Amino acid sequence: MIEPRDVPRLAHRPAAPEWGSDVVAEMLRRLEIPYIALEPGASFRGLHDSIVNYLGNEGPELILCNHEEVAVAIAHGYAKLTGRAMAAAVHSTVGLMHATMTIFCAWCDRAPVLVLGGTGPMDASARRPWIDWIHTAYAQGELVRDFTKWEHQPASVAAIPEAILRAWQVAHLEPRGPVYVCFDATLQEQRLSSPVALPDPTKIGAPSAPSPDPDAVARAVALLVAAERPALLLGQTGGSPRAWHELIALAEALGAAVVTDRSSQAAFPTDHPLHQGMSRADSHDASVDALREADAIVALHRTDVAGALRERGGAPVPLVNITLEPYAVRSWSADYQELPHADVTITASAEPAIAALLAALQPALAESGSLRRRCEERVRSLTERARADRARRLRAGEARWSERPIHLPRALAALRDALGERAADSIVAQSAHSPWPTALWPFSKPKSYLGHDGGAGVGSSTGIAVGAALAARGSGRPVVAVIGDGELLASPTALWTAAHHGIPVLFVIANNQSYYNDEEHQDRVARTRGRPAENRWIGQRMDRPAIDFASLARDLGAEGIGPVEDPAELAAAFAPAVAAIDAGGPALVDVRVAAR
Ligand SMILES: Cc1ncc(C[n+]2csc(CCOP(=O)(O)OP(=O)(O)O)c2C)c(N)n1
Ligand SMILES: [Mg+2]
Repeated sequence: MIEPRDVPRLAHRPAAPEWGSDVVAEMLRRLEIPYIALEPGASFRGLHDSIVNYLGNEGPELILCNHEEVAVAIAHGYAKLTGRAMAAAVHSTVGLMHATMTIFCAWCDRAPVLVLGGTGPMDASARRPWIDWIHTAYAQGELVRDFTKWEHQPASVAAIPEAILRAWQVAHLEPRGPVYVCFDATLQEQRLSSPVALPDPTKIGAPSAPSPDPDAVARAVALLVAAERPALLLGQTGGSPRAWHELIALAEALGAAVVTDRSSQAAFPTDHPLHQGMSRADSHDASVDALREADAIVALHRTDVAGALRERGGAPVPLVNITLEPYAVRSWSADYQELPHADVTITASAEPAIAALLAALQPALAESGSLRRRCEERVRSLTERARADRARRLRAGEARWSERPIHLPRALAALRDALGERAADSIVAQSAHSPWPTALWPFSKPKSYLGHDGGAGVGSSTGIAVGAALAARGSGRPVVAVIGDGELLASPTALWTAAHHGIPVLFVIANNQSYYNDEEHQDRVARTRGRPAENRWIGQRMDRPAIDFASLARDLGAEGIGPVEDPAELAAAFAPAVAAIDAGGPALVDVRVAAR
């Protein structure tokens, strides 16, 4: 682990902002933003000085990144764990362009991120030749307007506090999302001639969560009470301990089958007897059957409900859709997904909706003995099916236990053993193409799984994992990230940021030496066209030369181990990786895995 360099204490800290950018820094502190991830740039040199020499580089502290895509992804990962925005600063036109993909991912994931930028000077007579001209844009935020909740450039120092507060408020208002605030270099570097009024942020918090319409809740409960086989289709429920426990109570009271979603955060314990599987995780788990059999479904903040029902097939099923997605509809990208047809649509936050459903269900259960018996019977049969399904999946995994290249679940079992009891507390981040064997490593606590990046953009997941680990640092919860080889290569420098700032995070590289997802596409296209599918590797595979991920990790200051090709070597590979995160830094274990 690298010893951090001491930041010299400020000899004297100004009592109040003296420069325009001090006002920005002061507002970030008042909003209790702990970190600001950035790749440096002259367009916010004023802000940089204010963070370092006005605030003393704490509250917020600078987190140095080597790519803006990583800076924003770190803020995204931080938001996934905490529900709160941290800041990312991206330099002028160019840094914003670098950041666009991960801003888009945070947008699709409905994650709050405060992106700050610089531009200008807007006054052309104040510009340095050449560089200030190419790094000035008119309405710079237009670049990300279609996938931020708000973008703005205040036109005076006095207007800065309100711009930051509004951005903060909008980012945290559900459906949440990234915001972009851009500061003219001239404003940042303006010496203040009189004090600037600094509002009290506690007076401008996020408005209260949207509550469900009681009438709609009553109709939903009527539908559930009448059903023979109700199911809960869970998505981004927020993962607060309260939502977690009330969802368990709701499912148990109803005797409902529960299906979670691999792209969303942990919403329900995967080892609960009513949990039937994670959709999109493993098409062979019991989730498919549970949805097919259901005669009433409650979708709760599920991304792409219509798509899930389309995959289910069969006759249309009565649907209660609890969602805030209609409020997130924008025109540029179709991330709003297919419009679901629902019998009852409830536009409400997850937590109050769960509480309202539970409360409205109690009287119906208290009144009807036959309903209670039906629910208990369902609990019994679902429990039995989940148990059998888990046993089957464990057996299927064990059949591949000694395979070379390694079966990924085999590697994860070895990691679980290396973590010991702490595996149950771990936080798992993942890029999209590696399945997770919940049968042998369940997600049994809130935030035990962080879901995907939202936008399915290769290059986001490494930074997201580092951001989650930054948020989890000191909590005792280990952060584990399972990342594709292609994924890691798009943003490896997140490892250096983790090493530099002492952020413990353990990366498992699911190294199939390929952009394998796309090999599968080429395979299908070739077969459809009657052409040679064996050519599918061309322009996809990364084996000649083989990439040395352990060496790459070491070069970036992380512990690097591997390649591990023999399952018998996994235990010896993970032991030093766990020791490295325990010592407070990042580690990477390169595991040569079977393509799928
Ligand atoms: C920015 C971006 N470029 C390209 C893609 C297309 N794409 C989707 S998955 C994938 C392969 C990723 O490779 P890897 O992380 O190694 O996962 P694997 O499929 O091999 O398990 C690619 C290239 C994408 N989603 N995003
Ligand atoms: Mg790969």
